Amino acid sequence: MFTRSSADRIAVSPLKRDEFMFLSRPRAVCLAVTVLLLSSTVSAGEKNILFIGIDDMQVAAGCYGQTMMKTPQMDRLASKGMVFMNAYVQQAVCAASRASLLTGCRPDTTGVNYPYTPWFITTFVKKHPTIADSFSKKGFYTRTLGKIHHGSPIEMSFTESHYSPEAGFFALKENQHDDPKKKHQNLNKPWEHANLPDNAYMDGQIADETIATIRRAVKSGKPFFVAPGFKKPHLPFVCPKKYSDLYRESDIELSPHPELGPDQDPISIAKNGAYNWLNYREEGINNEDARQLRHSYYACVSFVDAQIGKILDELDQLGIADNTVIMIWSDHGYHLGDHGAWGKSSNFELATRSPLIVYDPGMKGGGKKTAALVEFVDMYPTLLELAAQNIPDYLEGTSFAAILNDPAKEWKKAAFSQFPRGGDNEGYTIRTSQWRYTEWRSKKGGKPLFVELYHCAKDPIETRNLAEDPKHKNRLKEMKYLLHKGWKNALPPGITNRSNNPRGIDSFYTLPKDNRTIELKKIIEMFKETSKHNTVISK
Ligand SMILES: [Ca+2]
Repeated sequence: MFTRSSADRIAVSPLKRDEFMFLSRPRAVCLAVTVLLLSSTVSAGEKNILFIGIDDMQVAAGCYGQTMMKTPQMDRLASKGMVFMNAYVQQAVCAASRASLLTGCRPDTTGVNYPYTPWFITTFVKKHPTIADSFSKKGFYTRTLGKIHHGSPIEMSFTESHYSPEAGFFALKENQHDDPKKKHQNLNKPWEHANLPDNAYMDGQIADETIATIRRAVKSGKPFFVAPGFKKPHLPFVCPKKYSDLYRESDIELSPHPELGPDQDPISIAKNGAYNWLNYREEGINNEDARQLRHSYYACVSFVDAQIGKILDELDQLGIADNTVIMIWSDHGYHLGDHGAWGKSSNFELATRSPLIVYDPGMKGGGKKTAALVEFVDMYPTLLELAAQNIPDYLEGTSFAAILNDPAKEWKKAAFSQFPRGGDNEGYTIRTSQWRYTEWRSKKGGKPLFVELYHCAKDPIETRNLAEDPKHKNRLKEMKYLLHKGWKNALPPGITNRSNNPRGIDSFYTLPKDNRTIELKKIIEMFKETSKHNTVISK
């Protein structure tokens, strides 16, 4: 059902497929035209979409089996929706992952590594609308809030202009830099837990404004597409003290694999994230600070969780909980000291695996978990299918709507991710149900530099690279074949993908260093320009 021809897709809404098949051809054509016209407008009673982004959250939630985590709200949604236990981002860094999931195309097609490129902003998204833009054009009451894009919004005009919270990172004056331009810089410890209300911090403000937006959307009588993007648990790990108090420092365990093993290579990780604070890069992060960093990270996850709870409560209050599709996702996972990394930017499980919880009012698999391998590039077509909208051929993901009814359905053979390293090298990786295989290559000529093989089912933190182990020679060969055959070969049984997109124009990291500042300025100007055109209809 996911490889429908255009005519089949049109027939899905509002006619049932069977009804369409029995129509005489002229009537079918006539109705198809009508439905095409209808697809550009919406009517009251259609499902709303609540698309909730989180920044830098690994699968640290109770519904992922992390029993020490205090995430009652995500767990509450999981109890009626579905938890995707094996969902993988296409590139574990904010800009690349968001460019990919928001356009339904993979990083090699968007050309975005970090940050967004001028070509992506001015050319790519004009031809390949973002998911929010797509629903806006269909007539949904649309708004984005907080961090949905990396940078600023790039869409031209939604029902309401993008919302950016007023709060800064640190709420306490003593934690802010004297120079306001530098107040978020690295003089402070990268955490704060002040005895202040939620809306003293950005995510509290985002939740409040999301609720206000949903109320206005409901009043408008249109279905809505509302996308709040929470900013935590991204560094710095700041949130009200009550969330920090949910955890006891003495209960916080440190990474069992704090350094790369002898069969691993530094090319696999980046020393960024927390290393950019204080003197951590030079002196390392001692156990006391490591424990505090983990504690603060978990507190921020609980903070975001509570904000999600407020929005879920509002859906109940407004009586629209049973008519709203909810998708909760984080743009990638995170290393909390594992492999010697305190950030993302890797091809490891910890960075590429990310939370994904989905609720659809019509789903038959509510309250279940699925082990199906899904990719974040699949979110775009899934939302289109759940809203009975056409799925364009150029999209590089596969709708996983069928999994919501049948979590055990046979699905993708592998999930694909990638990460560039140092401008000259790119690591490509695949995750199957049991294994991960990663190949780091030189961009010039594709020469393999380093290869990794992990038995994730037995070694979930990926501590033992088995690539050189003769016992796994055949497995290595098989995984290499699967990676080189590409993602179109790993789709669910019976599904083909018709996209044929050219390779995107590469990110600014391929430019000589001197040109990057000029390019970055150009990107910031473009963001400012597009933001200016955003309109507010109701406020
Ligand atoms: Ca991120």
